[in-house]
Amino acid sequence: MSQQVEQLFENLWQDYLSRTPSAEKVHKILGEGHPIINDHVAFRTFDIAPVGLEVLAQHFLDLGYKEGGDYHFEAKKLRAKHFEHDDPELPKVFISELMTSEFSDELQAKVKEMVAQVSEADTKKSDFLYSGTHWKVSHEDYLALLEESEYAAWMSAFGYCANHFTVSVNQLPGYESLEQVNQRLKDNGFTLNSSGGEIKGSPEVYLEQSSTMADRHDVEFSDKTVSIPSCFYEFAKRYEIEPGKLYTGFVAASADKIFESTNAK
Ligand code: OOG
Ligand code: NI
Repeated sequence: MSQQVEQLFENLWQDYLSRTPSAEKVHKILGEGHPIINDHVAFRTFDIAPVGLEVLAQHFLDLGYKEGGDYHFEAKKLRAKHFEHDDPELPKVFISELMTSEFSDELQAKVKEMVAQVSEADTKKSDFLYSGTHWKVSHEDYLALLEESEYAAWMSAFGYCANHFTVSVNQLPGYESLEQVNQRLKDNGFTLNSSGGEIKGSPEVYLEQSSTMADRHDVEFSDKTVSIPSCFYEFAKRYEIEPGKLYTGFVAASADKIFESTNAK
């Protein structure tokens, strides 16, 4: 594994921990001292230059990642792509973007105002993927975005960072099933995302996923500081599409529900 890509994931992880303290607890509870292997890391953005999905993806393409599947979420007005690396130790990457033009003029204006403050040069820097917000929004702006799109509101508050890491249950010693993982988390006080059931997907679609509900984190809006849902942890168990070969894609119907892990409980 090249040092550069390893360093990127380490920096993303440290940044993610700063607003997702429960991630450390997840590792303690499930890993019991063993290292945890992540299945994927997810990012969010807007579909407007200079911050579209492809701009984020370029950071991973430059590190040897290749494009996998693409996904469309009609109700939430999002599209996404996943990327994977030949090195099986490296997590897959899931990047989504908000289809801004499908929203109200008010939302479009607010998003354009935020994105206009991002310099194109900054999007190419090695720390862009954990550079947070490049704008200031008021709490009122956040609430107005929330009316139309939880995703847009989350982006306005957190910007560029890992939205979640995902434990690879296939590579988690001591657990056979996702149910066991979920039970252990619930026994330790975690609230799981139950939208569409705690387990999204099935062996028939080669992927089962669950996730915690996001931690809450104090965000300094331009007018006041408010605690809002930040980032969460996901758990994925993959099944073989042929002997010895696990499915590497995502499942749109399941992902649609995972997005709701940043909803207020
Ligand atoms: C991404 C939700 C989808 C998955 O693994 O299907 C997803 C997000 O919440 O940004 O992570
Ligand atoms: Ni995910």
